[in-house]
Amino acid sequence: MDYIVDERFNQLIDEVAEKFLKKENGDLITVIHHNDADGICSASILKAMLEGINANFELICVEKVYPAVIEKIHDDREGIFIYTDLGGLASHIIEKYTGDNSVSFIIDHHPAKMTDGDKVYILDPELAGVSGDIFISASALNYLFARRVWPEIENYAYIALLGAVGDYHDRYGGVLGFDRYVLNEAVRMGQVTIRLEGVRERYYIKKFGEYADSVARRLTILGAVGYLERGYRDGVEVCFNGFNDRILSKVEKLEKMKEEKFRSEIERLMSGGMNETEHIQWFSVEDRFDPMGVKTIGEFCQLIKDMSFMKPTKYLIGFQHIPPVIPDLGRIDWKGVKVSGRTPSSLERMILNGKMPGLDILIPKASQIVGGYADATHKIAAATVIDMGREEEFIQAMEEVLRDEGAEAG
Ligand SMILES: [Mn+2]
Repeated sequence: MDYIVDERFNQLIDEVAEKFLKKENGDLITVIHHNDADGICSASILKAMLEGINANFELICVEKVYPAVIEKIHDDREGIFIYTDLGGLASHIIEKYTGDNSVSFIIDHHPAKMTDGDKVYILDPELAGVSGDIFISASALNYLFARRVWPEIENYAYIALLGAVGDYHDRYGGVLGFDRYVLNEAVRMGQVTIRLEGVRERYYIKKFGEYADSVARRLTILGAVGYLERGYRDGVEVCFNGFNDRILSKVEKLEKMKEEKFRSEIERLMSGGMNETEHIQWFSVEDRFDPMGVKTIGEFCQLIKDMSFMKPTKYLIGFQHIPPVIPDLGRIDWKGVKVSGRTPSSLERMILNGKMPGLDILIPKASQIVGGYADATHKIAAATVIDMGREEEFIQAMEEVLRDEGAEAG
């Protein structure tokens, strides 16, 4: 694989795997993973590896890492912690709560902040100059890590590919870079065949008798829409055993529920539920999206941003209450709200032409003003987490930032 592998990145994987093998001594290993297809596939790769080396481990699925969650995780446990498909930007908080008898690994492909000290080890392609958004999913990264720890992980290469497709890393016609290395592994092992549809590749997974994109889509429904019902556990089971009737009907039920909740929220917004300021249109679904996870507010904003009742040149902000109970952890002593930002197409053009500031500037700055924790931020889509009750303050903070940036009148 030398011809595609950046040497610096390859070395980083070796180093972190070595550290892990040195620290592994039978203590409890806690895996904290994200709830979308890539996060579920990452957990599955680590599960296979940890069972392979007879480790004692536990899986915890979280949607967002913020201080109260990290504190809760570490308060009740010691040993080795592996944060995956999340955590990169929270490395300092993870370091703060990792006890003296513990060590944390962060295996993430989102941008990360480096830490010093020897309590936290970060495996992240972004720190080695490789884009985690294009060339490697968290599941592919876990696969490369697991290969150093337990070579038989090659029997599960198709799971790593599923995660990459779940994160839409095939969006340029096929997966690239390290994801492609994983694809080649899965093909070599006879798990996957590549089929061409026009100019687009699709990956047929023999075990499922289906394409990777259909499988990954259902994994995300299980994990994100079925979050509070622990659908991600079914997702992990699916990675190893395929779909059964019970899980398929659960996916169907979840999809229906989502459609119904989305439809009634659209009706509410059309009959006056949308608030407006000079440049922003915003709303809160409060807890009406339960038991769906907070990823759904982003999906909902994406769905409605260009609908006829929307103002085409105003930023769209949606709020969703973060459930006070994390299924695998119990009650969290903090009330938070997930914030999703999207931009209607007309505003999007103004942003891309430099006439209006992007959400990558507005959301982190406004978050900072109200003491929130911005994570994934792009020009036309961004998310953050703030204290419950500070929603209006957040909107005002965004308007303030817009004034400072010299925005035109909406
Ligand atoms: Mn991911």
